[in-house]
Amino acid sequence: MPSRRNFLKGSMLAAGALAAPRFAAAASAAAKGALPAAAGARVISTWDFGVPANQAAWAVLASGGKALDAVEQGAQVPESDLNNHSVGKGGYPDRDGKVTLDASIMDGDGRCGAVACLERIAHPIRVARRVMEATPHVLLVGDGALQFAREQGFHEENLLTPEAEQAWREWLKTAKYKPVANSENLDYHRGMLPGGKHNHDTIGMLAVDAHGHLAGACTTSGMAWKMHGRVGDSPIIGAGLYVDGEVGGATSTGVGEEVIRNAGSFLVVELMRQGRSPQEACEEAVRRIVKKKPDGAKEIQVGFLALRRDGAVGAHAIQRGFTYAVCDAQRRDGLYASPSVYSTSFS
Ligand code: SD4
Repeated sequence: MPSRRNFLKGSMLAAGALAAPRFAAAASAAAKGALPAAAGARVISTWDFGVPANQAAWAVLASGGKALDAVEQGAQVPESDLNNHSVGKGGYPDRDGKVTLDASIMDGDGRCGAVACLERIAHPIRVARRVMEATPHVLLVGDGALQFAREQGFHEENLLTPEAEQAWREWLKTAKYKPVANSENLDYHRGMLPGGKHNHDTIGMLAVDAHGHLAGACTTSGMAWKMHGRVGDSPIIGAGLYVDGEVGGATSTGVGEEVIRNAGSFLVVELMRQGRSPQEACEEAVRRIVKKKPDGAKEIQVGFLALRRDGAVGAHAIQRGFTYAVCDAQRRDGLYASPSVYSTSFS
C-alpha cells in the first residue's frame, strides 16, 4: 500500500510538477546510454491502488514494451486483488446479488474493445482485448460477452465471495442506493473489510511507451448495488476511456451516468486537441458536469485523468479526495491529490 507521505499537493500539479518528458531528448539520451531505455515512458492511473497497478505496467514499459500490453497488465492488478473488493472477483454485486463487470481497452491507433455486464470472468480487461483483436466488434455485453469469453478459453468462476454476499445481504436490510464519493480510497485503506457498504472501484489507466505510442484501459465492477443490467461509463469508449495517438488519452472514475451524459473522456481529448493543456481539459469536463447539475453536484464524485502524448498529465474532480498515481523512469510510486471544484473532504 502506498505511503500517504508520498502525496504531493494537487496545486503542485497545476504549477507544473509533472512536466512532460521530452521524447526526442529522452530517446537520444537513452541511445547514448545516459538514460534508461524507457526514459520517455509514463503510466498513470486512478486512485491509490493505481500505484501497484502502475508498477505492473511499468515492468512492460521498462523493457521497451508496448503501452497496450502495459495497461492490460496493470489493469489486472486490482482485478486480482481481493482486498480491492470490487474489480474482478470479490466485487460487490448488483442489487440482485450478481457480480457484473465492465471493462474497456483502447490503443492510440483507434482500435478498441470492451465488455459490459460480464459475469463469472475475473479478468474482463483481457476479454475486452480479445473483443478488440478477435472480433469485428467493439462492445460485447452480458450473456454474449460470457459466451465469447468461454469460446476464447477464459476460466469461469463464481465471483461472489462469501464476504461480498454478506455485505449485500446487509445492504438489502435498508436497500438504500446512494453512491458515496471517494469510497474507492476509503475502502482500500480500510483494508476493505467485509461489510463496508458503498465500495465501487474503478481503475482507469493511461500509458505512453518509450516509442511514443499511447494506450488506455479501464475496468470496474461498477456501482455496488446497481440495478441488474446497469452499465457505467467504464466500458463506453468516449465516456470512461478515450485514446487518440495524435493527441493523448483520458479516463474517468466516479458516477458513470454523469460521465456518459457528457461524453467525458472524448471531451477531454478533444479539448487537448484544440490546444488546452491536460489540466485545463480535465477542468472543463468537470465544469460541464457540475453546470448541468446545479443542485446535485455537491453529492457526487467524478474525476478525470488525462495524459497528453508528450507525457504531460492533468487531473480534476468534483470533490476533494480523488487521487491518482504516476510512474515513470524517475519515480515508480508517485501519488498525487487531484485538484477539485469543491473543497469538502469526504475522507
Ligand atoms: C461506474 N465509473 O460504473 C464507474 C464506477 C467508478 O470508482 O468509477 N468507481 O459508474
